[in-house]
Amino acid sequence: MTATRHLPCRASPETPSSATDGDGLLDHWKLAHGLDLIDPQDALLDADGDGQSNLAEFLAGTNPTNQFSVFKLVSVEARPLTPPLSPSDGAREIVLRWSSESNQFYAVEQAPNLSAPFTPLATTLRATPPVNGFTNSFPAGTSGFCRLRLQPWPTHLP
Ligand SMILES: [Ca+2]
Ligand SMILES: [Ca+2]
Repeated sequence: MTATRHLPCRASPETPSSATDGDGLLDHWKLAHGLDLIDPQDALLDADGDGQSNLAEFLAGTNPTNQFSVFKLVSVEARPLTPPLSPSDGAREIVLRWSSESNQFYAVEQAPNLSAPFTPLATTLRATPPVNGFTNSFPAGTSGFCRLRLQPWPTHLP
């Protein structure tokens, strides 16, 4: 003989207090940085004048009250490939460095021109604060564009 016991079960709803005014900024983050819990416009403000909105700073993990805490490229360096494939191959490597924050992931993408779609060079680059770096080699005569973007937390990671 077996006994079965049924326990009440229900899904937990999203916590409505996590973003009271619906501006995308979590309440605890707003409180930590002195922002108004019920002002949906403060997501668009740039109180520290670093060129990034509060929402952009929230997404990047930077501090919206510190102008030196900002997601940006720190340097872009083009140099001969070391070691060269041959003495005259002309291949180059590009080194990108950017400011990074804990618990963030980044992607580097390339395109031959600004009208073409960007394709990934590297994805899921884990933050190595305070600076991340990425190096990629390009054959001689290559031209194009690279861009750096924030990447959402990978779903395969806890
Ligand atoms: Ca800012
Ligand atoms: Ca800032």
